[in-house]
Amino acid sequence: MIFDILTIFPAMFSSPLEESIVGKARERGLIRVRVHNIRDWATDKHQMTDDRPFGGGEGMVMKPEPIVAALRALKDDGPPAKVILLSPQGRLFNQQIARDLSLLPRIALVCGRYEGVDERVAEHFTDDQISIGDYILTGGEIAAMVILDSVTRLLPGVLGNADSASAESFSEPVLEYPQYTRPQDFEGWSVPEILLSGNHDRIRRWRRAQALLRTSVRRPDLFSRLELSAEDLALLEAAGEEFGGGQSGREPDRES
Ligand code: 9D3
Repeated sequence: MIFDILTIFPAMFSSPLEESIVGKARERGLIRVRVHNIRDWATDKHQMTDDRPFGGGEGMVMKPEPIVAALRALKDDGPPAKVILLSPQGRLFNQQIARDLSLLPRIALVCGRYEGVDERVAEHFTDDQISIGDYILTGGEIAAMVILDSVTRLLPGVLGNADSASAESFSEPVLEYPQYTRPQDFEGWSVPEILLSGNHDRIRRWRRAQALLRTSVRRPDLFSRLELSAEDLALLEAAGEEFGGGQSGREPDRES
């Protein structure tokens, strides 16, 4: 898969592309990432990529000409690309969008800066707009890296079998249970006894209860959509009792 990234800060991409799984995928030729400096296509003598907004107001807007010139120059440099603008106004990125993108031969990621990109670029020169969440970034570069990272790990051959991506699409939307490794005692905090018991069925049930409990507390949005089995309900019931819950949810009042 080919990624073309258009940015005025190409250096932001150097280390993220070299390290870890994305770095390995590049070395092995599973992905190609081409980072293009939008400024190289600026036409005026100061190589300006931004200008003041028509109608007035704060900040600067990215000019259309350099971005469009860059997109045109890249157009025939490989299979047809889906052009995606990273924008706070885009549709919210999620795992399903990552899966959809992972099926394409090529995507171009256009990173905006300043107050944004001239609307005519968004309207006439891009196929999609994506936001990575409801918080404010300084530009689209980190959002582009998020997409690159999440899509790359879905490509065939990128992950080992133990951490295979295809299994994930069938897995339940539940948070993971807590994990522990050595030492057994770390600065006075010990690993839950049950994990050392060697009783694999008790461990499985404990992990399932932990996963369900933390999903219900931390992600009620996910929890409400889970289809709980009879065993799940029993595990939650038992956990409720352990926390002094029971049917009434509280201990009876005591004298004195
Ligand atoms: C006047 C309000 N502007 C500044 C607070 C709006 C604004 C303009 C440009 C807010 C952020 C940005 C730059 N952000 C992106 O280009 C961006 C982004 C993001 O900020 N959050 C989540 N996803 C994305 S994708 C691109």
